[in-house]
Amino acid sequence: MVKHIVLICMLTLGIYGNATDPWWDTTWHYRAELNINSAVVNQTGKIDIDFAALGLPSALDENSIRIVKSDGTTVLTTQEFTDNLYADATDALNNDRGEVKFIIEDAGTVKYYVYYDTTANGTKTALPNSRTINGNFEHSTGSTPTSWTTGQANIGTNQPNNEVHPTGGEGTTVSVTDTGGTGQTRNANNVSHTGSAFHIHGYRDRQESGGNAEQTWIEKTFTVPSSNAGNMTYWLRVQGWDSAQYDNIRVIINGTTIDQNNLNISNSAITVNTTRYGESSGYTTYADSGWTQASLSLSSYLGQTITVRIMHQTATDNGWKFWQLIDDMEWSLKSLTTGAQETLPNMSVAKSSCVIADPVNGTSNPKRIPGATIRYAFQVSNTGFVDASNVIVDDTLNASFNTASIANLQIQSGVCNCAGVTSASANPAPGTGNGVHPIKLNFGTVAGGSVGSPTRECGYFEVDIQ
Ligand SMILES: [Ca+2]
Ligand SMILES: [Ca+2]
Ligand SMILES: [Ca+2]
Repeated sequence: MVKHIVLICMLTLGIYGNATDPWWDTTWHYRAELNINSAVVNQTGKIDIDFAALGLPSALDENSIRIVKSDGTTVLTTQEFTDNLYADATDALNNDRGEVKFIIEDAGTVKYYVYYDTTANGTKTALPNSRTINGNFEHSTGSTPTSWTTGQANIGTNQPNNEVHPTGGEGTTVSVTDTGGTGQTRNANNVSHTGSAFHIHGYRDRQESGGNAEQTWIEKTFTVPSSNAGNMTYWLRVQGWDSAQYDNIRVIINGTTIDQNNLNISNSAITVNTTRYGESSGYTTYADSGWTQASLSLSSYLGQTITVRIMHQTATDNGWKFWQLIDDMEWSLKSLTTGAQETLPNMSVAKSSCVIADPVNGTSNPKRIPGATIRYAFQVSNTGFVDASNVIVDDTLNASFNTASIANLQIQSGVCNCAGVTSASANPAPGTGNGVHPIKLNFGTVAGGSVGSPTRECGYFEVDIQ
């Protein structure tokens, strides 16, 4: 009579003893190296990453991205993933690629990791916006430009603009009427340089009022690298009816108005002089400069923490509205490269069995009858990039077996060969031995492999049917 045999088997995995750099958080399943040559602390690491191209098998969880040092512990303080940017252009959301940016914290030859995961592995919580650079305004909290500081002075009755757009309900153009000057109405372009968000300061949605020289500014404070600082850049667009002579913009660093010519703005619609820039057209004429880049060398500020204030200032006349759009500020850019996608140890186990003897037939064509000796084979596979350590297969037998007969526990490299393996005992500690139940087959470390070429080992034991 053949008995029904029920085998209960559980895998217990240890996955922390990698041969490579320690894994930061095992609830994240993927990572790739970020390699930087000749890094300087406080440079901005910037790279476009297509996670699908790296081999991510299903949809990216955009909130999962983390830049972590190779110590497996330190998450970089300031970092961001911008889904709607790629190759410095607006990119679709939820297409498994985007721009990664972070402030570099180490010098020289630096290896960080980008960790990421699929939504299929459970969604992760995004880092708070306060940890982002947000030079692109995409990580703002509503209309508040997170990671920037705004301010104003000499404001009259009407509040200026000084917030992130588009705000709720705004389209790609906004109808603006210059009630204080020309009485004209124009449709002002209301589209970012890249992505979806940008900042506006000055007077667009309300008229200047109070007869003051109103000031409205936005500031960003950062530390300039001590060498190879490169440039600080931002994109700007001036719109409105007033000329640079009356309403204008000025860049102020640590309280000192810089020579605005050093911003290297090259746009025929914009007039630049030493103290300000603004529209070239005479006042009363509506003009729109289009998006233009300002670029300032940071060589005068090496190693300094600076506050860059971009300030809108009006004349005292309350007429001829004028405002500025700002987007995509960045500084001291440093390029880097990604390594191959690495995955957590990814273990699977497959069991099989064969009859090696029975009391009637011996070893010649034995059958599964009472008293027969069954050999079980457990094939474990690691398709993950890194080693799996402390791999133990626990097996609990039911009452159909004579547990006192458990014998010949052994571990062999390679695929299972139930009928071909020789009976032997080679189950290292803390594995179990003859007559010990439940059974622990100790595989120790199973080296990393790949989906196409898994690392396989086989564990065996023999037991008699009651
Ligand atoms: Ca994208
Ligand atoms: Ca933007
Ligand atoms: Ca004005």
